[in-house]
Amino acid sequence: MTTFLDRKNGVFPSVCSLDCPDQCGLLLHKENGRIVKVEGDPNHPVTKGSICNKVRNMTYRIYDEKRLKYPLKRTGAKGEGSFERISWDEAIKVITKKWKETIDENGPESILPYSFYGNMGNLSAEGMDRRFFHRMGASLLDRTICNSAGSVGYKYTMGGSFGMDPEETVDSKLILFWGINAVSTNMHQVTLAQKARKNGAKIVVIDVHKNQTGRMADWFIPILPGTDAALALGIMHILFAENMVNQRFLENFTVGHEELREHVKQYDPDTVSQITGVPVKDIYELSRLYGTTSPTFIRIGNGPQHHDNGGMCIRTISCLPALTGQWMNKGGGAIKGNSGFLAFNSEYLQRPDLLKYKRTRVINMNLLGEALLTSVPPVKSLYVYGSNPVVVAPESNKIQRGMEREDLFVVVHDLFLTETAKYADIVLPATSSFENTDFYTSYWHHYIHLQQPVIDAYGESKSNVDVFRLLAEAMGYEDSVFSEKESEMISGALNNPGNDSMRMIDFEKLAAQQYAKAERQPLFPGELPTPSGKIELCSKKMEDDGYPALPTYIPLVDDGDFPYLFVPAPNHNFLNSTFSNNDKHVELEKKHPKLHMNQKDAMNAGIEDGEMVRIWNERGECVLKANIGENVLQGVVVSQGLWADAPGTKQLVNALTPDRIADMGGGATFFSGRVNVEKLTL
Ligand SMILES: Nc1nc2c(c(=O)[nH]1)N[C@H]1C(S)=C(S)[C@@H](COP(=O)(O)OP(=O)(O)OC[C@H]3O[C@@H](n4cnc5c(=O)[nH]c(N)nc54)[C@H](O)[C@@H]3O)O[C@H]1N2
Ligand SMILES: Nc1nc2c(c(=O)[nH]1)N[C@H]1C(S)=C(S)[C@@H](COP(=O)(O)OP(=O)(O)OC[C@H]3O[C@@H](n4cnc5c(=O)[nH]c(N)nc54)[C@H](O)[C@@H]3O)O[C@H]1N2
Ligand code: SF4
Ligand SMILES: [Mo]
Repeated sequence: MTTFLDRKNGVFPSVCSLDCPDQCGLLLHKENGRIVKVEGDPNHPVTKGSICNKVRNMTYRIYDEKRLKYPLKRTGAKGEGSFERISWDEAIKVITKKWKETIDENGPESILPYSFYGNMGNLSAEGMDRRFFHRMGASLLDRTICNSAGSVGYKYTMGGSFGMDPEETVDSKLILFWGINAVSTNMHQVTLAQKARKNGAKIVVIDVHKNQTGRMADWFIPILPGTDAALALGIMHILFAENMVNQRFLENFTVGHEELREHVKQYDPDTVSQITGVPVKDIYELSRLYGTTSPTFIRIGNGPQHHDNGGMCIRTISCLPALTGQWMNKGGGAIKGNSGFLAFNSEYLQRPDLLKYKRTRVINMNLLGEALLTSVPPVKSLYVYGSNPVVVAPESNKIQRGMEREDLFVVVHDLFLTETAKYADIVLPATSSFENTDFYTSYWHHYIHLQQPVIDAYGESKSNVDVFRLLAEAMGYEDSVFSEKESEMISGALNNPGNDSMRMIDFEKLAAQQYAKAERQPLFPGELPTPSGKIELCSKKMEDDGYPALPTYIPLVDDGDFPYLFVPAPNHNFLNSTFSNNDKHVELEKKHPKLHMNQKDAMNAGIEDGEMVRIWNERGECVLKANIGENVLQGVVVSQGLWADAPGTKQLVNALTPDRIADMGGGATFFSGRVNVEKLTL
């Protein structure tokens, strides 16, 4: 069989591997064996040929001269960044020799894998790696950094990661972007919303920051961080009080609507206004708009759930479409995530049965610093891949202190010498997704994609799958699961008897057509995978799990007396910390990282626009450039971007964020930290 690799020139189908809901279909233009241009695949049914600036400039990243070409061994102090070249043979020998000793002395749980979705390919992110660490009996990592609080919250209401088909949102008449910076983080949903707007739809954005998404809205509603559940309950109060609910839908497809009707009486507009900072008249106007328009669509973002109360907040917002029966209408409902439709056979892929040690401990990735500094028995070795925790995880100063431990053996597998890799004893070079075979499942649209290698591996770099094969061999793991080919792993994963939507999709079909759509039935009329089979407005399960059974506003945890809530969100031209080390993307971002601050706050603090400010709390400090205006409410400061080495900044924004754990799913609380801000005096 010829492969794309055999042809030095041509245009080849591909898919974006980044952790972004859009999962765009791509076309890679190749000349003399090199990719010279990345463009969108115009035939892709959802992304239709348009892609973001980040990926249009992807060649600058994959051929960046800073990209790692061969394995490295540390020669300087941890964190300093001095390394020398070694061979793969030596690297694998050093790692496995150390691991065998560590296992003999401290048991396999003293080894901790740390990874996330730097590459969304399922084989890369949750395939051979899981098999390997399960076989070893290493500590398990709870991968909670992104959306786990909100996912658990949504599941209590809806039973799983199921929402509308985004392709139907062109039919919506009211679109609420709720805590999502969609212009930067879900651009094709914006395209669909703009199409809907041409047909008369209104776009409303509810956010703590009037960023690019707020600026394109018909109506922008600023809200205080962590108070969205109160706003949703206030809307419910008015929907019931003014009889704008769909009684038939409530009776047929929900449980607990009578209890909810009583319960929301306490969330009157005055009370809600005081909590949220949204004026009473706006609460009425929004509720009436929502209650009298059809179909309505809520795109629920990640922002509101990166808080102490994030799970309950998403649980609450996700009740709204049920009140007005929106799920029955084409173009009505909500999307939090849609991965349920593309659920594959993860047991096959990950082989949890290889984990012979029954009570293997689980470490929450949001507590990495804590785990490295205090866990008993101690973590003696850390293996990082597909993630950059020193920059992206909360309480980064704690993480750095942990990484400095002389008795901690660290291996990092990445495309670049990231801030995390600088602490490694051994650094391994990773291939880019364009160099591998893998399959991709979107968590927003309903398509699954195949990636076949288009270019040869860069330098001596290797894929995650290949590295774990080598490690397994050197560890003496002879199980046949480590010799499976990529195509076999994909075939096995696609065979999921538990998911009807994927029944018609197999490897051969993907190889022939690159992508395929999950076949889904409308959610209603139908049965949800909740205990009652209905939308659970009142949830017995929540009560059993120790939460209020009804949606409830729970204030943020007291984070001390500093005057501002700090919301360090992502930016437009990076993808989390990815691209923050590529000059082209730093240049595209143009700006020095900024701190957005309300004019009145700035005046009281004696800070002027464009001045450098110091932001600090008991966890750390950071230096950014003040951007003064009306884009945030008083008492809130916002930054954008997970910069690694931003010019003029002193520390990473995550030096300031708390490693408190959210109310559900072990989630992160990046946006619930308090800080102080003052003019930088040199
Ligand atoms: N360009 C770009 N795209 C990305 C990413 C990126 O870094 N850059 N990251 C990817 C990843 S991993 C994810 S998870 C998604 C995340 O993408 P989104 O779902 O957009 O989530 P965030 O960007 O974290 O936050 C969204 C918005 O929530 C706001 N916000 C914060 N707290 C609150 C609150 O309490 N209430 C309300 N209403 N709003 C609040 C923030 O100001 C921000 O505008 O994007 C993906 N796409
Ligand atoms: N302050 C603040 N912090 C946040 C957030 C926020 O909004 N605010 N967002 C959080 C969220 S939602 C998320 S999802 C996390 C994301 O955090 P991470 O998952 O750490 O994401 P990235 O920063 O993109 O880092 C991914 C790394 O994987 C590497 N990589 C890419 N492909 C491969 C591969 O095939 N193999 C290997 N071995 N490596 C590869 C990349 O080069 C990159 O260094 O950040 C979280 N951190
Ligand atoms: S980052 Fe998102 S918008 Fe950009 S190409 Fe990838 S999937 Fe598409
Ligand atoms: Mo994320």
